[in-house]
Amino acid sequence: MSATSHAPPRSRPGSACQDESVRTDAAIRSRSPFLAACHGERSGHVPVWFMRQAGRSLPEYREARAGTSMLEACRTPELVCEITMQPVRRYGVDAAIFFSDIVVPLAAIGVDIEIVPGVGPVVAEPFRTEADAERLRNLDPCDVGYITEAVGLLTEELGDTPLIGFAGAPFTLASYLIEGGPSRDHAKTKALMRSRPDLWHAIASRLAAICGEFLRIQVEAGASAVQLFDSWAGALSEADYRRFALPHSTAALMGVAESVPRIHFGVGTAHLLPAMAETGAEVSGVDFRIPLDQAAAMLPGKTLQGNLDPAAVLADPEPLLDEVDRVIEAGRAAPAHIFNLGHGVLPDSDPDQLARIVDRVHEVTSR
Ligand code: 1CP
Repeated sequence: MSATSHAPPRSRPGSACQDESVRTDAAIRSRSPFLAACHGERSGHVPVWFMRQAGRSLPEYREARAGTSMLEACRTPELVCEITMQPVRRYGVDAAIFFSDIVVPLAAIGVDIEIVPGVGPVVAEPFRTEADAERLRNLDPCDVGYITEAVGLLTEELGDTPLIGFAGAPFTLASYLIEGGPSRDHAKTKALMRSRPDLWHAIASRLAAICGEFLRIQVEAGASAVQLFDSWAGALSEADYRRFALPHSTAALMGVAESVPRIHFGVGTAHLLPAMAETGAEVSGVDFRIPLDQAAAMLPGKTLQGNLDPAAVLADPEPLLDEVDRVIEAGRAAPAHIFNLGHGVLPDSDPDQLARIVDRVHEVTSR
């Protein structure tokens, strides 16, 4: 089987093979409610997957990862394949999210960055100057041969279940590089943007090229959709988002335009949803702070993804399932809906609760 067999073929407008591409595309969509929803269609049940469905909430993940650092795990194709498959096997979700991390391409080009357990990404020498911006050279597919290999293994193993590739958006990545690690207020990043807009745009445009290439590599290897995580964009006002982040996220997503559907997600971004949609992403991810029917009114015609509060998973089954029903109902206001949490699965989540959510979404929306 070719590594690209599950990626919808690129449609080249006006080319001789356009009709064939469209036909094959429709055939793939008919087998995947997730891809149908990405294309704005309701077909079969409402699809469901979870951000951070792989990871610390699963005992089989902790066992597989024992003794291996996060970045080392991301560079080991067989382990990436196993960890990506674990939630697919356990929950029967409608899509797999590639097991990697947003900082993998940065480490691959030589940035000294580690993922510290219990903390997150930590940068040895935080970015401050032009010389730092120049450390961000372009990503070459050879830098991440392990990604191509892992995606190839996965597309074989997944069959008709689509694989979602992903990258971190330039603003979110820049925040780690400039702050030196996780930050609540992103104060150094915002100060640099305002004081040194030239340097900011130099850093962010280099990051956009890296993210765009990282997405392209995953799609070329067989990913059927991508998600751009701009997790911390909600820290920006709309004016700052438009000035400092939007052009770079748009450039990053351009790398895979017209090849696969693109999902765009951030946390606390109710005020940014229309601006974020201007990147051209086909699907808008919505966090749990705004009901999906309100988001749908702001984004006419857009497929929405979300948005159960991750903390609801820790409640008893009955209130949890009430909340799931509410999200499904609100999602009916959008042309198509991909059920997800409003942010990642919390580490203390009981896997049985996630299984209950998948079953409920499938059951209620197949009727
Ligand atoms: O040892 C461990 O288990 C480390 C925990 C962990 C995991 C499982 C980290 C460190 N990253 C990951 C995998 C990961 N990261 C995935 C694939 C798994 C899946 O989704 O099922 C994905 C998509 C990410 C993306 C990611 N990394 C984001 C965007 C999503 C989000 O949660 O907002 C961000 C912001 C990161 C940075 C990061 N990496 C790890 C942590 C703990 C963090 C967040 C740190 C912070 O709060 O700033």
